[in-house]
Amino acid sequence: MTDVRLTATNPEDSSVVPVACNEKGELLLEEPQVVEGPPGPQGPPGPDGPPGDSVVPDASTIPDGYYLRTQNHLPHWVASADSPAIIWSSFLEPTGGGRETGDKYLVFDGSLDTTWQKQPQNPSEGFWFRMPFDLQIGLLEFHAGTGKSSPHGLSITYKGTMQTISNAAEWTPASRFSGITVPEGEGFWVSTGNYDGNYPYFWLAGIRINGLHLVDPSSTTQFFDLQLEHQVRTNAAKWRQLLGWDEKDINPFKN
Ligand SMILES: [Ca+2]
Repeated sequence: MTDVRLTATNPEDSSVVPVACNEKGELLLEEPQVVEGPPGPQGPPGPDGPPGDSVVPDASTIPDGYYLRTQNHLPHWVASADSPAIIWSSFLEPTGGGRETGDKYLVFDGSLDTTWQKQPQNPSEGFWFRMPFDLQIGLLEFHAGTGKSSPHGLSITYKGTMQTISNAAEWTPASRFSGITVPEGEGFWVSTGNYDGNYPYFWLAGIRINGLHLVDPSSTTQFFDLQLEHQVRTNAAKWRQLLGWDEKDINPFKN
């Protein structure tokens, strides 16, 4: 066996040092050892990404003064920050398909200049308007909005009784329902009155019950007033006795 040796010169002190080699004089190389050190310091933050989608619902059709709160785990506009989301709008429930222009909140914003339009495609589309509590209806009225009217009219149904009224820019009574008591949670089915196949639609700018223009920012007070009125009407004898009034003074709907 040939004795092969390799040497190298140490540049620091010019001493001769042996270098590992094989019998052919080739350098013996070891795989470099990789030792992982500790992690370095965190780098600077990168540039801001693009803005994400907003989770706040569109406020462009919501009257001023409303608050944003969660309801059924979704953001929702309500009239008051500290009361539950019980407002007139909560009891107007559009159903079925059909096109809508504006928002149902515009029915209860107190203005007859702002209007919600619904365009049902068949008589099964329209909206429910339910009562938040037992309520004796003295007079139920609808208003299409300033300068608005529809040739199709409104069809209003309660428990098999239907009345079609004009959909006009004036308070229009659905007088067939005067005197009925609607229990809490029940209500009126409203749709387009005349399905002549000519894209029937209706406008709604406001609703009145017993002469009271229903307004969401005032719903708490209006609920109280209507409930008190209902109590007086349906317990006339008790109130007459309490206040010493004649019955006709406190229940004009009683003959
Ligand atoms: Ca309105």
